[in-house]
Amino acid sequence: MDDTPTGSPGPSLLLPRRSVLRGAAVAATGVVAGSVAAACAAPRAAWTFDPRTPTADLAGASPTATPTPAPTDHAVHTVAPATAPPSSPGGLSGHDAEAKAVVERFLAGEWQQIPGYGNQPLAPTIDGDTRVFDMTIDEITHHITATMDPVPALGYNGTWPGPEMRITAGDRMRATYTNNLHESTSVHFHGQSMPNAMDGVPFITQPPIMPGETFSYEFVVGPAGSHMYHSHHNATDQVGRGLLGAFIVDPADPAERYDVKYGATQDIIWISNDAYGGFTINGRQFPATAPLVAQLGEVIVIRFMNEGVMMHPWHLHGMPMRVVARDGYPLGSAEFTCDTLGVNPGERFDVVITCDNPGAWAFHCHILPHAEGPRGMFGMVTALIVQ
Ligand SMILES: [Cu+2]
Repeated sequence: MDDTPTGSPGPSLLLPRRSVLRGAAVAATGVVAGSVAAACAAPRAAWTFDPRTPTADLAGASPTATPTPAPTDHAVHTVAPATAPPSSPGGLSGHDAEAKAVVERFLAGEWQQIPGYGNQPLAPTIDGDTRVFDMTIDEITHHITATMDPVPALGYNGTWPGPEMRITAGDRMRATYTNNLHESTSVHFHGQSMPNAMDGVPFITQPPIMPGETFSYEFVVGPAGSHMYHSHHNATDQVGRGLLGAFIVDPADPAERYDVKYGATQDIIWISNDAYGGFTINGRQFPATAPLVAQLGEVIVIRFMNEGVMMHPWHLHGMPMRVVARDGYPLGSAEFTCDTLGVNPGERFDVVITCDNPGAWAFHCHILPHAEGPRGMFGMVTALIVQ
């Protein structure tokens, strides 16, 4: 492992890194492919996809904010595009064998074989008319996959993402955070309308929560929908290292809940990030991402939340997605159906999927350097398995 200051997969070549990153990002928006062609026109001996390319470069992050990088399993991918890889006697090339092996790890349930999976529901305690969530903010060791070295990270109650908080609109809540870090922090409830003093932005609404201190955020919850809580202090670094979580606000009207309104029997949180842990879904890279498993005919809801620094177009094979809410707000007559849904940083989209096509369906970011390379799939990949 080298000292490259972050660990996100991304294309770097024997070409200037920034021009290639810019070309890939633009191409992903579907706007311009010319810059990619221009980049590819430069002389090259071979493609090299280096997953340690600093994502922080894209965010303009301070090079001084350098937690230990989290590379992918695919330390360096190299393939000469004009030359077929050598075949083994069994007929599989080295590439084929590696691609097969990583899928086998996924299907064997790697996500359950390593500790610390986040998004665990946190039940509040009751104090009069107030629901109370108690959390600590800790330095943790986080596992991205089973074979990557665990990374020093940050977590709420010890996990990345932190616990799932779920409450009903109109309820009064108090979330108490004790800072066990060696640095200051703060917490922002992203998407909520609340008293200004509870907004969690240091030096605008509150002082930072210093090491050893506890701060309580108390407000009446609303609006309903898919929201997030995360650090709003040195956030490029702290959110990038894991200080993020899901804040789900159920509508006060039970008829508007997804289980009632759409008959959904699963409510799945999908938080993406693309900083120091590489390209992750719920804090994990493929093959340690959790598969989605549904019965034939089952209706499921996925809540996409982007806590990273770049857009990710989520693509489901085999079935479409019905997009029903953006940033927690129901789309109503503007609901639409798609198979690829771009989610920008900070955005949340809720989608309903009717699992009517049996099989194991890939479900991945369609910026290809975030998902698949010469050594198979990695990063932002999982599968919807309809049984
Ligand atoms: Cu992506």
